[in-house]
Amino acid sequence: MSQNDFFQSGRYQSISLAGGELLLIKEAFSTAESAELFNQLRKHIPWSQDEIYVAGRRVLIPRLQAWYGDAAYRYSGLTMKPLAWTPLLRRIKQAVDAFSNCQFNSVLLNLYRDGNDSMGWHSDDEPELGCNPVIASLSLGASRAFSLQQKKPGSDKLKLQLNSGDLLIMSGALQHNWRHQLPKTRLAVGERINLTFRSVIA
Ligand SMILES: O=C(O)CCC(=O)C(=O)O
Ligand SMILES: [Mn+2]
Repeated sequence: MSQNDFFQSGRYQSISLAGGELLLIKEAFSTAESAELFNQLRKHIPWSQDEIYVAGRRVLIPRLQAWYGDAAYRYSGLTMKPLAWTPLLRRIKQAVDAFSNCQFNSVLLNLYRDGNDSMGWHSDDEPELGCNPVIASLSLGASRAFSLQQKKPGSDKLKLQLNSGDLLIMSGALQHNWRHQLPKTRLAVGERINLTFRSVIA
């Protein structure tokens, strides 16, 4: 963290990285509201474990997912057809839009069942997300570590703890210059739901 300009005011933590912007809003959603949202989403989202192609082989991804919004989304050879917005997801989107000063049109939901579920190093840099996308990521349920790593050699690293109700907003050139992951953990952790709101250009 030493090279980063870190500004903290109450629940708003603005982290200015070399070539990217991060804003962490702690408890953007209250503990009670987050627990209610977690329960509703856990129960009503049609979670599925998708397959992707890695070096030509089909691999089950280590988490469950669902994709909602106005446009299809492609990554690692997988095309996710969008489900139609539900009243609950619209309500969450409105709050996230207001925090982010954006009008998102899509959301990827991830369900990490335990510490074995994870998301590997990647950048959210698909062309349909535009040049410098704003991505707003809401965490619900179990706390998990989230890591960022600068792409250039001799790179800077950063680890954040994401708790239930926290909203992490990635913007600027972050997706060009940094990658991020949700690593596996040996700790006994419960289920976590993550919603990453995006604007997909049709
Ligand atoms: O679960 C997380 O916090 C990260 C999710 C993520 O990076 C993604 O959906 O692209
Ligand atoms: Mn991501």
